[in-house]
Amino acid sequence: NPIKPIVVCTWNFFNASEKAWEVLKSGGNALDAVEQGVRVEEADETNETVGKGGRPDRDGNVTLDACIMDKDGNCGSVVCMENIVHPVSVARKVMEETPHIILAGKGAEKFAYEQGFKKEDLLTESTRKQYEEWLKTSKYETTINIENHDTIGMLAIDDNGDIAGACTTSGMAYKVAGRVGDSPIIGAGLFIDNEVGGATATGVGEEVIRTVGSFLIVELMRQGKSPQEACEEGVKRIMKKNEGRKDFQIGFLAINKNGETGGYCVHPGFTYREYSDNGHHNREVISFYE
Ligand code: SD4
Repeated sequence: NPIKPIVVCTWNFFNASEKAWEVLKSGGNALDAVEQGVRVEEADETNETVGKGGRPDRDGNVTLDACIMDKDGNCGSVVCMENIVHPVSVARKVMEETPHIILAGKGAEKFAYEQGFKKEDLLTESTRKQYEEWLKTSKYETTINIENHDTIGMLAIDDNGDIAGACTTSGMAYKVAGRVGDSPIIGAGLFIDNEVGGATATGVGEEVIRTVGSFLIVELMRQGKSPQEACEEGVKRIMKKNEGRKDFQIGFLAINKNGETGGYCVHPGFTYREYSDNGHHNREVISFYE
């Protein structure tokens, strides 16, 4: 098989990509690799955009979104789920144990308990304090800034040359209660087509949903574009609908069946991590605005 294992993930998540790489190197499949990889960030309380320690919504509740997709196009997703540290694993259970794809809110949480997941308070001392501070002004900004951009989307190719992906987030900080972003929406925050490649997104989810961003990128690769070209076209589609608007960030990341990778973003600053036999790299990507 000429295709070599590789994993990529949004942002500079060293530990998550290392974990996924360990799974791939020990002969594990891409699905296990991405699940195990993103779980590292879900458990990391210092990542305040994913899992435990994620920032709450405007009412002070931490609600998580996650999805996972495999080589056969099977997928699972949970949206707006509270009190569970590992939504990606619940999403995988939805995929494997139910005839459904998306479970929401209380239903997702109940399903998680039935599957043996433990109830846990997701708010930490740090996010509680920040929330109390935010309450003083209650200013709602969708702007993705330095403190609000750590969603992890991960794509992997295993020894068999099969591709899988996962995406997990606590969403936009101080969002309206009930808000769901792109991250758990198949085709928006994540899409895998094992014949072609995979894509994932980070940034202001509303804009990614409007263009069905990850699906768009995979289709562009199917039509012959490289991962880099496809990500650039994806961002340009979004910018066309937002002419002149500069107050938001989007980062796309893609991989094709040959293990080539690429990324593109609206503003400088988006990076992705890549781990393969060629080593461990933090890749800076070029941006729409300089
Ligand atoms: C969302 N795309 O909920 C996510 C937010 C994000 O890094 O990517 N933050 O819209």
